[in-house]
Amino acid sequence: MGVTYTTCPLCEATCGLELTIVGDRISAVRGDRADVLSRGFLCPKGASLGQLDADPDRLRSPRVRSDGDLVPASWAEAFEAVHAGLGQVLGAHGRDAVALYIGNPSVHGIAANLYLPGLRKALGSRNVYTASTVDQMPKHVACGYLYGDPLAIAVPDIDRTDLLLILGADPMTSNGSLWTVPDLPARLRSVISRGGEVIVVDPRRSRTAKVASRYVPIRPGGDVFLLLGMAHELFASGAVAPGRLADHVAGLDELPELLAPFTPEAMAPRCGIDAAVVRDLARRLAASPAAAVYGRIGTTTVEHGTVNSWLVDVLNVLTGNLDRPGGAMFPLPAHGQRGTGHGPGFHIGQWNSRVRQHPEVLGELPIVTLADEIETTGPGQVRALITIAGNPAASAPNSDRLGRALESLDFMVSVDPYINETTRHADVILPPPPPSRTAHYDLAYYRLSVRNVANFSPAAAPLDDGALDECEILLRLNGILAGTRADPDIAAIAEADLMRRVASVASATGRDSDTIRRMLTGGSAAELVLDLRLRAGPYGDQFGDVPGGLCLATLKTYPHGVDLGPLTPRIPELLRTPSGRIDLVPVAIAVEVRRLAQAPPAPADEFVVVGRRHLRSNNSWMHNVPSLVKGDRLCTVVVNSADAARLGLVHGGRALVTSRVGAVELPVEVTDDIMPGVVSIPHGWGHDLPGMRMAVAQRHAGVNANRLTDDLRLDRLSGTAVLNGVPVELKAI
Ligand SMILES: Nc1nc2c(c(=O)[nH]1)N[C@H]1C(S)=C(S)[C@@H](COP(=O)(O)OP(=O)(O)OC[C@H]3O[C@@H](n4cnc5c(=O)[nH]c(N)nc54)[C@H](O)[C@@H]3O)O[C@H]1N2
Ligand SMILES: Nc1nc2c(c(=O)[nH]1)N[C@H]1C(S)=C(S)[C@@H](COP(=O)(O)OP(=O)(O)OC[C@H]3O[C@@H](n4cnc5c(=O)[nH]c(N)nc54)[C@H](O)[C@@H]3O)O[C@H]1N2
Ligand code: SF4
Ligand SMILES: [Mo]
Repeated sequence: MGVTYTTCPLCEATCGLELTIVGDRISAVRGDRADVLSRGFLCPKGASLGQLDADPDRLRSPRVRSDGDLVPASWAEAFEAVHAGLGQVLGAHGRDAVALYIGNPSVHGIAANLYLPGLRKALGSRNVYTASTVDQMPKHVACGYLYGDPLAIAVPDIDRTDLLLILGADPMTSNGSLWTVPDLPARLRSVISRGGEVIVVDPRRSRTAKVASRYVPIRPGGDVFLLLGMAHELFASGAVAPGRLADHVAGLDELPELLAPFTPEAMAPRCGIDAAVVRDLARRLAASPAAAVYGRIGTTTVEHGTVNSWLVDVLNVLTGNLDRPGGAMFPLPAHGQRGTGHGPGFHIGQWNSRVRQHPEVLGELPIVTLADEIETTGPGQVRALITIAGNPAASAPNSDRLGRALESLDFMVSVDPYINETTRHADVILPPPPPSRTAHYDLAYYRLSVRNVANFSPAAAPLDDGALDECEILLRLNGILAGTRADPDIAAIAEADLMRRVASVASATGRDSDTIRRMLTGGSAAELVLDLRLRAGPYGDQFGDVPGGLCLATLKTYPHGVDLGPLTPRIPELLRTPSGRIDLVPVAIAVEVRRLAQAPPAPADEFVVVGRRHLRSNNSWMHNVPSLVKGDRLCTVVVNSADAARLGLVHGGRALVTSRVGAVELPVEVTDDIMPGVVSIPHGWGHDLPGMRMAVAQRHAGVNANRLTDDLRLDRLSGTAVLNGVPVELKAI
């Protein structure tokens, strides 16, 4: 028995966990009180890591389809089958005939963060899709245009703020998103107890709305009008005060004209919020010593997601709150790099999707159009699919259609631990090891953290006999895609990858590649890359030039992580626009805003559906953990009590919910915590599909909300699906 520390890989909060290991199993999980960021916080998902890790339905060896069934196979047999299956499609139909879908957990692991870029390159297909286009892509596009860097995302400096305006997010439940903020409940309460304000804008009185100082209900999709009205008010009341940013902003003088049509009076009926409230919100923001506006899923997976994401930052700029303590700030992770203050800027549309002509964004196409690309015959038709840590058959809009499309593929391979809604269609499944067998350093979320921190956790237990680390799985796939062998030399591929990275550091620092390479230490190829990034990073030892600076070996001696301090201002250094300024009014966004001024008000649909999350759930894949699904049923439709009375819906009864694309039947929860005309259904359920092997989840199946969401609706600027505000009809059964 022993105690070890790790970083929870399950959500963006990156909590430190104290694991008790008995034999090779996690027997207990506690929040690590000494963790520099999470200070002992733990949620029900983290607490269930042991059950998740030892889940009997988790695949421990590959599966290969034989006579229709997915049967256990050796790694050699599985990679042979991948080589043959992909080789056939690539040889006969070319690169674009193989599509790649990358899902959410990929962002939480070292393997995909380090080795997916190479794999994407080796594949060379235009048909790359990720969960970003059912999630945060609008934020990347807005920040790409504003700062020249789609990854430059500012996070609310919650520990020092006086006012937090939260739109379309429920961080008390999600534990924060595009915002690494473990122990959010305590941090949020502390804003209020030190005299600050937390205002939540949401169609539903969420858990966050309930602890906030003020709750403002909004019609789904209405945020763009609220935010435009607020920006208008800042100019109208002479409250625009960008402060230090004035020297670093281009386009400020264009805004009054662009915003002119969007008076609070004109916006009120469009967002369902009184003009006086719109004004008041703007004025409070301007008057507060330090404030931050933050928007998440309810502002991104909607029709004007990119304009929303832009407006969130515009308000932060206009009130001088961007890049100042207590406002919205840019983290600087230990593995990151300071910028030079300018760059080539951000561009989309290097290619378009074949069927619907959607522009490429960040090297990918909108997931809403994957089914079109599979179903539509002709040159470039998608005939094979690789999924990595993704469950698009559950997570993407019009899921019934996508499921049928997956079934029609010539070949499909999935890197995934489960046989679920998506992988049941695969010909080969390559399972990664469970969290206890995986080392962790959070390459993605330290970029979004409320303090700069670094933490490396070695695997809590060695790999089981016959298991492959996910890095090795991805390197092997990379080799198969790049060359001709089923068993490529992955050590050589990893070394070549490392040397490319070394060369780029060498040329940036005027050092010699071989000298740098000789100095690197680490127990695996991935660790060598980490060592390189940490040493060359902003807190690094610069290969000996900065005594006491970070390197992987030092970091390993701090099992609770290293605190690198509060966030500090980064503008202008982080800007990568050609002008070296924040491009406050990017052309593409201005065009969209002008269109909004012309657009007629949206039809008043009788009902629209929005999503919600639950503390005991994580997207589509954790419902096989018994402790998370016991208790109240989570997959229900939440209906306002007046609507329920009118339609004859009763609490605990059932409703039929129908949209343009499909229908679901599910239990009703009646409440006054949601606006009239809005119903809420969580996503990630609907586990009753043939061929799945997730016994617990199948017993708690629920229904899939994406049988209702519409693959024809998207935010045009980013290609992101509209998952919130989808028109539906409602009937008692
Ligand atoms: N209607 C509606 N739909 C939504 C949303 C919504 O709010 N409403 N939210 C959207 C959002 S924000 C997201 S991020 C997407 C998520 O969409 P996806 O990423 O497609 O789906 P997940 O449910 O996260 O499924 C993750 C998959 O990864 C596998 N997995 C788990 N751990 C690992 C690992 O360590 N390695 C590998 N290789 N695989 C692993 C799981 O078994 C599962 O198959 O869903 C989106 N869909
Ligand atoms: N427990 C748990 N935590 C999670 C996840 C999970 O499934 N479970 N998923 C993780 C993932 S992948 C992500 S992306 C994050 C998401 O993190 P959040 O965005 O914080 O999560 P949600 O709970 O979906 O909150 C979205 C809120 O937007 C509201 N909303 C819907 N439409 C609108 C609208 O038009 N306007 C406004 N203003 N509000 C609207 C909804 O009612 C809901 O309260 O959570 C992550 N954390
Ligand atoms: S909040 Fe997120 S990171 Fe923290 S324990 Fe829960 S799932 Fe893990
Ligand atoms: Mo997400």
